[in-house]
Amino acid sequence: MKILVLNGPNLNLLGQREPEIYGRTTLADIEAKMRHHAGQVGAEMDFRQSNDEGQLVSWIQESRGHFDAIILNAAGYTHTSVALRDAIVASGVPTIEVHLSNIHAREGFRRKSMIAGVAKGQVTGFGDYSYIMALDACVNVNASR
Ligand code: CA2
Repeated sequence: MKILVLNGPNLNLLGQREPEIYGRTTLADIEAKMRHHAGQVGAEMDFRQSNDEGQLVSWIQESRGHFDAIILNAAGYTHTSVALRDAIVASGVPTIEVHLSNIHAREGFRRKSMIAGVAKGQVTGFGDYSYIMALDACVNVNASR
């Protein structure tokens, strides 16, 4: 199966700022761990990051017919983006929402996700392990399609 991993704004700064919230792991570290795990479960993976909402929308649109699942950490756009939500629905590609921190245990505005209602499910609060759990969830969702 082919999985598209999308990372939203500021996640390129991971490991450099706010280590008390997001840890010291960089996005490149997360990619490497995911690639290792993807190899173990026999999945192919494309891993991308953008600070641009429109770019993320385009990648989700283009995923149709090319990827079996999307893992999406929309970062700050999680809480605001109707456009990303609409793109997920339009693509028809099963999408798993992922977060490093537990968005339900932080500021009130982070408890609301525009993505959650159109995602297969949400993994939140396990640091970089959230991404590994999401990868396993993709394999499971794909197997039961
Ligand atoms: O916990 C997550 O994965 C988040 O998606 C991270 C977003 C935040 O807006 C969401 O509410 C939860 C923030 C990503 C920005 O990451 C930074 C990393 C280092 C320094 C500054 C920001």
